[in-house]
Amino acid sequence: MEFTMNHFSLQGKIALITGASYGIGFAIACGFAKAGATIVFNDLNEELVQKGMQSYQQAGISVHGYVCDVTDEAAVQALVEKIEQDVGTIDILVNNAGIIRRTPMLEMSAADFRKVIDVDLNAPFIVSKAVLPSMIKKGHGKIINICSMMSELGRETVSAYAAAKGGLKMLTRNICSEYGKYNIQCNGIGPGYIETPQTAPLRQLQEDGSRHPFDQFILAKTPAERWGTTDDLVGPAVFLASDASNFVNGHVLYVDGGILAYIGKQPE
Ligand code: NAP
Ligand code: GCO
Repeated sequence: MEFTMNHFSLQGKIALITGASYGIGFAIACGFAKAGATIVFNDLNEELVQKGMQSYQQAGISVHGYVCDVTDEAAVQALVEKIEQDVGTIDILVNNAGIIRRTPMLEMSAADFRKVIDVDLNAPFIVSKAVLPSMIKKGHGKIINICSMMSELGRETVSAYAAAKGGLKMLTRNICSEYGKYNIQCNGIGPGYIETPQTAPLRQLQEDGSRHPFDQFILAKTPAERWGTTDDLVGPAVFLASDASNFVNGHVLYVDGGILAYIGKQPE
């Protein structure tokens, strides 16, 4: 089919973005809305969903919001059925909901390790499994998994998160492998270090007003010499959600300002 700029449009598509009351999910949802999609999001509790609804309203975006814990398979199945009744079948899924626990492995409980794996890896499996049947019936679908630098790299204190995000990269490749024949594309986005509440502790100013040591470390590791913003992720997400990427499958698109390509700034 001859390329036109309409290939980047999401007009007429229904997109579910998980955990999208704020942060990266919220920004991606707003971008999808600007590209023409109907937006559906969920979050953990009514307070968060209402907070999200207000934020979307302030952004001039009409959305459908639902309470759902993405780790609860029965609740996710019921959510997808409710969305299909209220809005329609889901064309685009962004598995965005996630948590992190920054604890040295020897101090981390197995319960905390399991919790991170449950939200960051088991839940994308659960939600993808719930939306795939309708995508297969319709003969098209897009699944975007929000991976991480930790899909490729380790670092101290994030063993559970890195294990989950590494697994999420391979789940992405497996969904591609199993369902690509139904014209379903499953890709990942690997954000670098992005300014959101999740990374706020890593950017907290020190008592003397100096930048957090980790903040300075990331600036030295990033060719762009800045933290990413949620807006940096929107264009890549729209691309992977659109017909412009129909032959891109099983790929993790790193949006990291060049971190993965760079050994890091040499000390002066
Ligand atoms: P965030 O600010 O912590 O937002 C995550 C959202 O997911 C929150 O609304 C959170 O609700 C929700 N959530 C958590 N557990 C859930 C569950 N069981 N069911 C439903 N919703 C749940 O995170 P973010 O920085 O926007 O990151 C979003 C995604 O990008 C995550 O997968 C994260 O791992 C990934 N990521 C982030 C960065 C970064 O630098 N920020 C970089 C790479 C990848 P609560 O408010 O209750 O926690
Ligand atoms: C951390 C950060 C990172 C980012 C992101 C990087 O503690 O190292 O939270 O994990 O959230 O995943 O891509």
